[in-house]
Amino acid sequence: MSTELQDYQTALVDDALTVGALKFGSFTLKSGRISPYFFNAGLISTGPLLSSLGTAYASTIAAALSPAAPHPLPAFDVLFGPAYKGISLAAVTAVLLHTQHGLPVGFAYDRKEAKDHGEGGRMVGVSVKGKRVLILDDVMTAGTAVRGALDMIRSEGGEVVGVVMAVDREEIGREGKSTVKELEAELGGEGRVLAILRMRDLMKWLTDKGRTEELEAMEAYWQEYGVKA
Ligand code: OMP
Repeated sequence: MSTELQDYQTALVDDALTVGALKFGSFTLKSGRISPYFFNAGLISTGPLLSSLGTAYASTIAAALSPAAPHPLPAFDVLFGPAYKGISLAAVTAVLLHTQHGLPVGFAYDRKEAKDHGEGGRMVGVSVKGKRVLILDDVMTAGTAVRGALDMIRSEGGEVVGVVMAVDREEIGREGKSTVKELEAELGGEGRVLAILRMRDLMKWLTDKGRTEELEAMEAYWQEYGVKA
């Protein structure tokens, strides 16, 4: 179902399991669906873990920017991390894109509450006006959180050229279509939606480890809610 996992992908699964950020079991999602796994990026919260997750985001982005990629990610100027969880993840990744890949990108994030004094406004960091922006966030299910960030950047005059997630759950949305395909259509043109790990990668990891019971639960969930094409 999925090709061989990259080292940064297995490193993320191993790290996340160690601290309980990735769990297999039974979990009720925001959508009300009962899922056999859950990813909680908030538990990736030590220097070494953030360094490892940031390395995985930076590797995913750098590989997608390569002209040799099947559908290359367009060049971008600003990495945007939506409040709250996206903020630290985007900051760490901006540093690692610089130190590991020689890519000097700007960094910005939003406030949940608009500020009416001092510098004011909802955005912090470099201005996104007239810039090409890549949104970076933790988990995507129906794309609600990502769409909120997209609207905000557009209202500030930025152009969103892509989205990169830690985990893309590869679920169908309310209209029965793939969230990734819907979002790529919304981005238009060359826009790309990327992820370090997709649900199929987690299933490949379970297959490689011989964790049959968990794999069966994942397959049943995929049959019901996974993308079909
Ligand atoms: P969407 O906004 O529908 O894409 O759902 C993404 C959000 O769901 C995340 O920002 C989390 O609040 C939550 N979530 C997780 O964090 N991890 C999961 O494995 C699943 C969910 C979820 O509830 O779907």
